Amino acid sequence: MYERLAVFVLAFLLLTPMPALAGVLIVSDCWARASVPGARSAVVYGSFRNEGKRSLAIERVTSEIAGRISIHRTVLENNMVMMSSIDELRIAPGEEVELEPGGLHMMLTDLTRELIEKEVFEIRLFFSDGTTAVADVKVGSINQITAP
Ligand SMILES: [Cu+2]
Repeated sequence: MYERLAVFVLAFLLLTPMPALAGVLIVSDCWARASVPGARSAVVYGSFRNEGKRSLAIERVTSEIAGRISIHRTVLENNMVMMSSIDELRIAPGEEVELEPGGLHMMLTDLTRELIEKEVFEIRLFFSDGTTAVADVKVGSINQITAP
């Protein structure tokens, strides 16, 4: 029995593309900037590709390092950069959505600690089809502008 379980777990690991596969949603290159000392919020970027046949939404995101995670979009109003939160991030079949500086991002607030360059932390994503996935977030420098 234990041997069988071990074989199953190994097969699962071998079949799972890195870093995270949730059914049909491929999550890759999640990253954040190191915290400015004293900061209580952070931003996470990454790529999300829907390889399934149905539209899928990221409805909720959690992490041990943040009290709350919201999905924000960036909008330009009267030459001012503003952020507003969206209820869910919907991804059409075959579509890839990039969360990147100046655009969509995940906003982490009430950080339980500062983010340190070169560390990796986890976020858990909850999808509209009831599945979840854990993705690794790599922390770059304070001035990072692309994935580290
Ligand atoms: Cu934001």
